[in-house]
Amino acid sequence: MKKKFLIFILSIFPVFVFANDGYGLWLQYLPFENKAITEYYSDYLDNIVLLGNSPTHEVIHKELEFAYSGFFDKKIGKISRTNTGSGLLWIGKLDDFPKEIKDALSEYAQSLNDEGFLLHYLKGKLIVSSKTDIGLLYGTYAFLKKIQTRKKLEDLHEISNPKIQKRLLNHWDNLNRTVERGYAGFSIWNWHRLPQHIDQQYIDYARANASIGINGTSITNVNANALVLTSEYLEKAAALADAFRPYGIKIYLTARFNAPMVLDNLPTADPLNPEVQQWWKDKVKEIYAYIPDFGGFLVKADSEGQPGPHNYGRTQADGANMLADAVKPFGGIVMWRAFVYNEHTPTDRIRQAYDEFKPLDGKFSDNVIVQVKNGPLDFQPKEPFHPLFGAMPETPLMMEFQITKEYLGQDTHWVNLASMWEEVLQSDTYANGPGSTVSKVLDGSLHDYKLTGIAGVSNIGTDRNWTGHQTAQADWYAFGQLAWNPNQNIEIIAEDWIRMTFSNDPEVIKTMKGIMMNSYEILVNYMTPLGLHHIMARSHHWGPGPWVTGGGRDDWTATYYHKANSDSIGFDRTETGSNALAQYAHEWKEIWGDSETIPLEFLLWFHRMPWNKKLFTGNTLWDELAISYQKGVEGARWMQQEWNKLEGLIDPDRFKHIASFLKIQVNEAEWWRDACLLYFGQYSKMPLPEGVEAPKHDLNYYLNFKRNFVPGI
Ligand code: BDP
Repeated sequence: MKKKFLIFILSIFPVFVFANDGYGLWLQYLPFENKAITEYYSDYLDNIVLLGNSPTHEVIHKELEFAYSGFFDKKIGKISRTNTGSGLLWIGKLDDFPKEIKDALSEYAQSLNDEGFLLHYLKGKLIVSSKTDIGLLYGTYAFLKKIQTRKKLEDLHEISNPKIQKRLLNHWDNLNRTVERGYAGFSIWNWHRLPQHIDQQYIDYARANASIGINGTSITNVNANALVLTSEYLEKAAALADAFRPYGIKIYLTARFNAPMVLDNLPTADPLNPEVQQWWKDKVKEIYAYIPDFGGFLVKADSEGQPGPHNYGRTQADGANMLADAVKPFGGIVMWRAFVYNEHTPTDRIRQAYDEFKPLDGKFSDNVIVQVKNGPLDFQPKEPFHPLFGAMPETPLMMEFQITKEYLGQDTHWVNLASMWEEVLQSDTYANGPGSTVSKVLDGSLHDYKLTGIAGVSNIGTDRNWTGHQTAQADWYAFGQLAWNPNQNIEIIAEDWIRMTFSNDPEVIKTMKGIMMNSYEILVNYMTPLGLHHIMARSHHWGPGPWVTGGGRDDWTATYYHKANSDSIGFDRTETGSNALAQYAHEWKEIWGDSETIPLEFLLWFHRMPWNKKLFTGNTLWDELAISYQKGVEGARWMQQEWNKLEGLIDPDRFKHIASFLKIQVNEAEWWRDACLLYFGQYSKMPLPEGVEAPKHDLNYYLNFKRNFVPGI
C-alpha cells in the first residue's frame, strides 16, 4: 500500500476538458487523475462500514455515494450498515462500535467535545468517529477532504474540535428576495414556494456549510422586516429548519425591535414595559412551537435608522436582556450587534461603539453575545481591529466578518479575504498582556467566556456558482475553516480549497496560491492605501468616490474621513484629534500614535499629514500615495498574467470566467487609481512621481461617471 502512495504522488496531471459551472463548490469530488490513485483510495471506499441510523447518518451515506460516483465515475457498491462488516473504513459514533474498537478508542474519547471528531488508523482499519451524529458528519467530511487533497490514509491520527461554539452565516436577505450587499443574484430563500417546496439548493447549501463546520444561519436581513415573525413566515422558516437539522445547522432570525408595534399595534416597544416583554415572550413561544431548536435572535438596533432601546431612553443592555429573557427558557441566545452609531453623536464615528458598550460590560444576560465587526468603522478594506475586543471581559463578544465584498470590489474582484481576517484574528489586544489575540477573545480562552461565536455576512445568491466570482467561494470556505479554528494557517486553507475545487496539479496550486496570498495587499493598494478609508462611491459603494460630500449625513461621506485640503490629508485620531486611539492598549498607542513609526497601512487612519511630509521610505506623502496606487494596478495586472498561465490546466468554463473577471478587476484598479489621484492631486498640486501612469481621463469624467442599477441595494 505504501508503494502505491508514492507512485501517485509522482503522477502526471491530465488536462481538464469537461464543463464545470462551479456549482459543486469545494465538494467537487473530481475524478482521480490516474490508476494508481484510483486503486489506492478504492481500497478504502469499496469497503465501508457505516454504523447508526439517524437522519444525519442518511446524510453521511448519501455523501459517500455522491463522492464515490465523482471519484470513480460509477455507483458505489454496498455500504455495510452492520458491525459485522469487514470494511477498511469504519464510520460510527464511539458507542456504536464493537467492543474491541471502542476499547481501543476510549483513550481519545475524553478529548472530543460534542461536535468534534476523530480520524484514527487502527490496525489496518481507518476509523472515523465522534460522540454525536453531527460530529460524525464533520468527521466524514474531514475524511473525504483527505482524499480530495490526496493525503495518505495509513497512520492517520487526528482529533479535531471546533474552538468556537456558534459559527454562523448571516444572510442580509430580504423577504422580496433582494439581498442587501449581495452581488450573486437573488436570495436563495424562495419564500413564495415555501414551506411545501424544498429546493435542492437548500440541501446543497446545508451540505456545503456542514462540510466546513458552520452550525447556524441567520436567514434574514439585519435591517429587519417584522413580517418574518408572523406565523405565515415562521411556517416557512420551520421548513428550512427541518431541512437543515440533519446537517447540524440551526436557524436564527433577525428581530425588528419595534415588532410589537408593527405587528400588533402596541403603543410602545420600550424594553422595560411589561406588555412589551410579554409580547416577546408569547412570540418566542410561538416560534419554538414551529422550530423546537430555534437558535435565537440577531438584532441591529439604534443604527442607521433601525429602531432600538435608545428610542425609549434605554441602554443596549436593556434591549438585549429583554429578548434574552424571552428565549432563555428554550435555550436560545441573542446576538446583539455593536454596530451602533448616530449622526447626532458629536464624536468621531469610529469611537461610538466602544463609548457605548464598554460601560455596559457585565450588564448583559448570560445568553447574550455582542456581535462586533472586525474593525471600528465598517468593513473597509483596511481597518485596525475593533477596540472592543479585549475591552469586555465580562461580556461575551463574537466576531462579524463580511464575506460579501461590499467594499472590496463586490463580485468581480479576486481578493482572498482570509488574509484580512487572519490579520484581525492575530492582532494582539494586550488585554491580559502580550499574546492576548483577538482569536483568544473569540474562542473564550482570554476572558473565560461561556458563550463564543463568529458570524460571516454571506456572499451567496442564486448565481449558478453561488458567489458570483468563482473565487469568492474561497471566502465562504475560509470563513468556515477559521470559525472552526481561528488560528488555522491560511495558506493551507487556500491550498486545500484549490485542490478540492480546481485541481491537485502542482502548477495550478502554486499559481493560484500565489495570486491568493498576494491579492489582499494588491487590492488595498489600488483602493485605500496608506490608511485611507470610506472613499467609495455613495450608497451602492461600487468604485471610487473620494469626492463624496454633503447630503444628510456627514459620517456617510468621504470628506468626513480623509479631510483633504491644500495642506494635508488624513484623520487625526491621536490626542490632538478625536483620540480614538485612546481606546487601544498603550502598546498600540505607542506604535500607532507616532506618525514617524506607524506602519504605513494605518498612517492616514490615525494621522493628518502634510502632502510634502517626508516619510521613512524617502518619499513624500504624495509620492508614496501615488506609488502605492500604481503598485496596486501593477499587482492586478500581475494576477491576470499569472492566471492566464493556467489556460489548459483548468476546465475551460471556469478558466474563462475568472479570466474575464480579472479584466474587470484590472480596469477597476486603474479606475480607482486614476480617480483618486486626480481628486487628491487637486489639493496636493504636486506632479505624479516617475513610474506612475498618467490617468486615462480628466477628473470630470470620473466625477460624472454614470452607474446605473448597481446590485446590492
Ligand atoms: C453597512 C452596509 C449596510 C448594512 C450595515 C450593517 O452598507 O447595508 O446594513 O453595514 O452592517 O456596511 O448594518
